[in-house]
Amino acid sequence: MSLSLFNLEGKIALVTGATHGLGMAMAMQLGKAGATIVINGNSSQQKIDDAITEYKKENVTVHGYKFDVTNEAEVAKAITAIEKEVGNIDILVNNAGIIKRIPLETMEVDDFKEVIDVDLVAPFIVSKHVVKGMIARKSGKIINICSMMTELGRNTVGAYAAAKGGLKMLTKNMATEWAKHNIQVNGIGPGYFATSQTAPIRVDGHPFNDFIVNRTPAAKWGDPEDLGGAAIFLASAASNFVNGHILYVDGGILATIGKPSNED
Ligand code: GCO
Repeated sequence: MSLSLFNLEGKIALVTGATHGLGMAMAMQLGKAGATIVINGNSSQQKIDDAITEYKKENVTVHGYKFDVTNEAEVAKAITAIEKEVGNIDILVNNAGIIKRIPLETMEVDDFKEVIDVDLVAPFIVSKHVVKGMIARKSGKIINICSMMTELGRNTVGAYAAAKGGLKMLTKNMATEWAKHNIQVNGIGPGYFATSQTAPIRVDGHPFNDFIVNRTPAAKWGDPEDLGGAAIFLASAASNFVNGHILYVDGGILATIGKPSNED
C-alpha cells in the first residue's frame, strides 16, 4: 500500500463552513495533504479573511468565497466563479451546518425549517452544482459531514437529528446515482468535539460535559485534528471503491450502550 494513495497534490477541495471549527480542521489537513483549499463562509468577509490568514500560516494554498449555501442562485454563481478562477472542484466537503437546541414541542416551524435548510437541503444544492463537472470529468469525491445525531436522538436537537439522519440517506442515494461516474460519495460522522458549536455544553462542571466524557469509551472530547485522517482518506484515491459509507470518528460512542458513571 503506497502512501501516495493519500496524496492530494493537484486536487482542489471546496469545504463549506470552513472559516472555523471542524470545517477548518478538515480543510487544513486536506491542504497539508497537498490540496488547494477553497473555503466558503457566509457570516462576514472579515471572518473569511481571518481564516485565510490562519490557513496561510500553515502554508496551505487557500481561496475564500462568501455565499449562502442555502441559496441556489448564489451557489450556482459561486461554483462557476470558483471553477473559472481557481479550477475544477475535485473534492467537495459539505460541512456547513447549524444547530438549534430547542425542545420539539416548543420549537417554531421556521426554526425547524432553517436547520433542515442548512444541514440537509444545502448539501443537496451545493452537490447538485459541483457534481455536474465531476460527471463530465468522470471523477470526484463528495464528503457529507454527518453527526452522532445521524444515528441517535438527544433532547432538544430534534431538527438537527432529522437533518443529519436525512443526510445519511442523501449520501447513500448520491452514491447510488453517481458511483457509475467514478464519483465516490461518503460521510464522516464526528462524535463530540471541542469546538465553538459545542462550547455551550462543554464548560467544566456542565452536566453534559461529564456525560460525554463518561459516554465516550475514549473518555474525552475529540480534538478537531482527529478528523483530518478520515477526511484525507475519503478525499483521496485510497477510497476509490468506498461508496455510501458513513465513517464515524467518535471515540467509540456508537460502539457501546455506555456504562454507569461509577464504572471505569
Ligand atoms: C449536541 C452537539 C452535537 C455535536 C455533534 C455530535 O448538541 O448534541 O452539538 O450535535 O455537535 O453533532 O456528532
